[in-house]
Amino acid sequence: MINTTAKEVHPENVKTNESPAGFQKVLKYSELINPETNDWCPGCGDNGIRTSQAKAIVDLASDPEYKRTIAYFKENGSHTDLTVITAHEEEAEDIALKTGFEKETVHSGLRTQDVMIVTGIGCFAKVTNQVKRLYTFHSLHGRAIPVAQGVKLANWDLEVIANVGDGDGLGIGGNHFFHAGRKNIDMTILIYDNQVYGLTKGQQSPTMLKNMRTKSMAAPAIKEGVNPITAAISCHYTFVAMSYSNQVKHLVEMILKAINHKGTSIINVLQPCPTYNDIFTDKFFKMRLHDLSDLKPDYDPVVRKPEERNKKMAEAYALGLEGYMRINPEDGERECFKGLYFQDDTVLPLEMLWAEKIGPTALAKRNIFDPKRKEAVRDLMENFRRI
Ligand SMILES: Cc1ncc(C[n+]2csc(CCOP(=O)(O)OP(=O)(O)O)c2C)c(N)n1
Ligand code: SF4
Ligand SMILES: [Mg+2]
Repeated sequence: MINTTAKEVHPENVKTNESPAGFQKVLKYSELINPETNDWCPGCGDNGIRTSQAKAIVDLASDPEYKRTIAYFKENGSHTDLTVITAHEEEAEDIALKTGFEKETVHSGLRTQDVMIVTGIGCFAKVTNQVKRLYTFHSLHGRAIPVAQGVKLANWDLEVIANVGDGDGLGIGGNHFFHAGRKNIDMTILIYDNQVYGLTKGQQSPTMLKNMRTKSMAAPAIKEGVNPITAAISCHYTFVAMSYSNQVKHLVEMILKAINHKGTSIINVLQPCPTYNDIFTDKFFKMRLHDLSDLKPDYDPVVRKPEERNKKMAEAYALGLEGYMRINPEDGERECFKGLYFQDDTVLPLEMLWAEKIGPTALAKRNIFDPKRKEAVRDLMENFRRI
């Protein structure tokens, strides 16, 4: 771990395994995937969600526009072997000030060691066995979101992607889903929405619609289903999108947007479970999943000024009601609309608000004896205890 106080930034403490240009060698998709550990059923949508995450990471690894900032410290006009990597300009500024070294900022791609995938429990969570070279944390049922939040608060440089099931994230983990939007920590949440509890043999999940009965259910659902899009908008998520597991191009595009968004991004990813859900199948989605622009041409989901927020939230909410499994007024059949429903660019992520109090250095990079570290933890506990 690289420490960032003047005393601790010393060439001997810093690993320099990167070229001065900052790029690791071109990353291949096959380097991230472990096909031999795949035990999902044939045709399971989990495959597409895993593939799309890996492809998005590959794209970001060679994206010169990726926001990661690398600060090089120069002495007497040439690079020293002291290279401090940070995702935060302010942090680099701070280090440069303290050390007296010159700072130069370049943009480089995402590195595999800067990604953390966190899951709860369910079929989907086996994604942790199927990726390699990335950090993964297979946590408890419903607890991916708080674990991911903890990871991000400790180390702001990581790109954290929480993978949750529709049962895992909206059932047992519903409380965390609810408050994660308000906290708005910079991370991405992917919901694997197959309308069933796949791992425990096909019981209805919170997104199963009222009166629906799959082949695995003893009786039709008597409760209303949760609409993840309108729920996320109500909970103040600053990025809300929907995609489909088997349309990898679209899903990669949404994941890239979500990762680049500063704040908590959520993507509800519709997926078939061919083993237990014989209603919302790949065939259904091929015929009944459309683009959001078909529902509302020229829709602009982005909030650019705070005063636009309420109007845009209301608009996105109305679209979310229609876009998630509405009954088409003409043929009486269900349908869905994929795309970006809402994006608010006017709210700072929680860790940046916190940084205003504790300074621009995340906890994992602070010296254990730094008095500000203790203060920061106390402040965090205070804020989180009150939720
Ligand atoms: C505390 C706890 N309660 C219940 C379970 C049993 N359980 C394991 S996975 C699961 C549901 C998973 O459904 P979902 O989140 O939709 O994921 P999927 O299997 O469909 O991918 C349940 C209830 C558990 N592992 N831990
Ligand atoms: S039970 Fe369903 S969700 Fe689980 S692996 Fe099989 S197809 Fe996928
Ligand atoms: Mg499920």
